[in-house]
Amino acid sequence: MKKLKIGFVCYPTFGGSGVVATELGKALAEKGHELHFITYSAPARMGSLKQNLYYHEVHVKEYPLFDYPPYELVLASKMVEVAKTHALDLLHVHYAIPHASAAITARNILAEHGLHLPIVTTLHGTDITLLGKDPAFEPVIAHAINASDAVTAVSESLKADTCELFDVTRHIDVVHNFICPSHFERAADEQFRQAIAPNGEFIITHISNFRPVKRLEDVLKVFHKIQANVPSKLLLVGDGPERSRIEKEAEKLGIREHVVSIGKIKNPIEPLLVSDLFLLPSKTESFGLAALEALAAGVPVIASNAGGIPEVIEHESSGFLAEVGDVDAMAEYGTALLSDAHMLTAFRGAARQRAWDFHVMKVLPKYESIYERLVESAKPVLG
Ligand code: GMT
Repeated sequence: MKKLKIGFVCYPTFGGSGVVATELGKALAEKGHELHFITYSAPARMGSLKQNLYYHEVHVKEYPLFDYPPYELVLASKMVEVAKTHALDLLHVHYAIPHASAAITARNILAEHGLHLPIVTTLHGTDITLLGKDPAFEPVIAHAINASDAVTAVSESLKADTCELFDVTRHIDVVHNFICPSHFERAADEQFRQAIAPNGEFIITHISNFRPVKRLEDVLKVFHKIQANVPSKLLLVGDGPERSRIEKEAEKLGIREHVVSIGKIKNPIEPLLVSDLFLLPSKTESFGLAALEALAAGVPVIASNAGGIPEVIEHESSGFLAEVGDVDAMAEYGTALLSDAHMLTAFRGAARQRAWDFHVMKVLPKYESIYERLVESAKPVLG
């Protein structure tokens, strides 16, 4: 296909939507497209600048008048500037609020200058399942979805939630999240493993932003029950509102010495490579990118049967699914898996194999064909 100039807008943080956007942008740049990230700081997963990758900072000046910095407006102005200066073919925005609505404003401004900039909006989950229910955001999210030129959702489940919560008049394409398997083809850091589990204990891992939706108390309860039967350590990766509460809770349960909480890290691959089991008991999860990354590292996943997780984890093959809050079932699955070496090896293999279904090279063409469709239809009609 024709090489395109694409503006990418995302949250530059460690959250799944930012990770997906950054990895997608990097993969597109490797294929020869020109990628312009427009955001308030360099995306966490961007790494060093590479060929075809550019970063444009959105900087909101402080004025005493503003109680709330008007990020969305400054972002829209930056989109207009980058689109004009670099002759962008389209904008791909990740997360509805405020990225999609800012993009609609930018597109309207550019139209006044006779320029057409198609907008692809990718919905990631919390923008719909958490914010979407809030009347403070609902009309704006609905407008941003319906006014986009193309909309994608990261799972069938998220598409269904979006159609249920909003009056959607636009077709939504489902494009699942993805991984680059080559990133996981590395040896585990034995020193790191030794530091976490000095006596050869199993390492059970959870990675998230520690928000209530992740049900950290279930992570702890499941681990507590498994640890009573199988020598193991709990490796917590990430930070957020629930972290201190959970660390205190581990103290109360008398298992603090078995819980290693390392905080936020740039890339979760190192901890995943030393892990034996991954826990994701979330209340809801539009996809569960962290679980897919665990599979790619050959780590079976025990998760809740919620949202888009069953589209990723196959029950009794690459992991186990249980109802939200069913910590007894989750712990039983975990204990059985870690107590049976043959079963664990089979699940590890199945996990790696499952991850290949979400290979970036399978997913990338889906986005490219959406881009192609929009750019083709945006061509001026001659005659
Ligand atoms: O999980 C989070 O709270 C972060 C959130 C985000 O917006 O970055 O993740 C959402 O998007 C990810 C990437 O598409 C999905 O893999 C996560 O499942 C989704 N989180 C939720 O739906 C809770």
